[in-house]
Amino acid sequence: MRSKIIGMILDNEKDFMSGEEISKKLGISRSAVWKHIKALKEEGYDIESVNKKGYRLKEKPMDLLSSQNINHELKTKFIGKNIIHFETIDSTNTYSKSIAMKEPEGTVVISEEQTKGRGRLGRIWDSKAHEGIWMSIILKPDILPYKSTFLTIIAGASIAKALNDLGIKVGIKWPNDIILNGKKLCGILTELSAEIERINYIVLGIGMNVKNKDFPSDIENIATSLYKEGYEISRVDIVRYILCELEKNYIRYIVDGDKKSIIDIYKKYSVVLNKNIYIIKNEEKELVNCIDINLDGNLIVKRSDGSIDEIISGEVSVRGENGYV
Ligand code: BT5
Repeated sequence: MRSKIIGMILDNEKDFMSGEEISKKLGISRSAVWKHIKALKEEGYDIESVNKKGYRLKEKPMDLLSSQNINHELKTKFIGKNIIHFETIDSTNTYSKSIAMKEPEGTVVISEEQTKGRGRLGRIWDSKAHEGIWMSIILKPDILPYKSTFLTIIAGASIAKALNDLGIKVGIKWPNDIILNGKKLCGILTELSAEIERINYIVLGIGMNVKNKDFPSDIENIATSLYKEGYEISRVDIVRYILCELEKNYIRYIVDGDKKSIIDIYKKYSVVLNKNIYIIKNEEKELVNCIDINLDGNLIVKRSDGSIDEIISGEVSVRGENGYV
């Protein structure tokens, strides 16, 4: 009911909508409308109430990552239909894992702040309040567990496509970093719960820096935010675009078995393809040329002795010839 009310107010843009109009359209009492409006205000919506005129949003819709804001005009079939929004939580991935078995596929958990945001291999992910998009998506694909690694490729391609469609010129640093102007804007953490032949669930965690003005000293040289690079784009729009692209590519893979069109998108935005890069394994650094990314999402590299090799994600990390990318 609350999302319907906020939807009506959002649709009405700057005009007032009377309590009577809302109550008639929704078939609820005026006092019920008033109670919902009060709760929405407490959630952070800047709703103005004026006697005899009704309600309207004072400023442009708040950039709060609430279920109502994201769901309004979200054109997906199942991803993001169920959104759980927190003001603060330890980690959206950790929470998603605790509820994944009982929540429907496509559930999105999103928080304004994470107190224990995680990267891969137990690394820390800096996730300050209201500065970024810290979200996890619960997926339950009917595929063999080993095929789930492709989900990270799907996420990377979808995020890069969504941001480029919004005019943000990001690239993908294999396997899972989204890069803007040579620095890390966004990271992806894919976690899996499976039996030998069956996936219970996958939690796809996405962390994106949006409004951060500065970063902790240990990452200030490698991290950036949309704000720092001169972009002012609503977090709600970014989330909607990402969820749409993600669903499109997820269906392509799971239903149609089509990896090629996803890899084509991934390659289009890759910042390592056709470049000299360092592959780093156990402190050892080797300069190679990246000649392709194959249908499994693995790197095909040419070594200095001319030999060709396939590099699987998780085995190595990658750096550019002259810096982070
Ligand atoms: C990642 O790990 O890049 C995956 C990050 C996933 C975060 C999301 S937020 C929502 C969901 N809930 C979670 O708890 N996690 C997911 P990795 O490739 O291991 O990179 C981690 C490294 O990135 C750290 O060791 C730092 O060097 C750097 N880093 C930490 N915070 C950063 C930030 N905010 N922006 C850019 N780089 C950061």
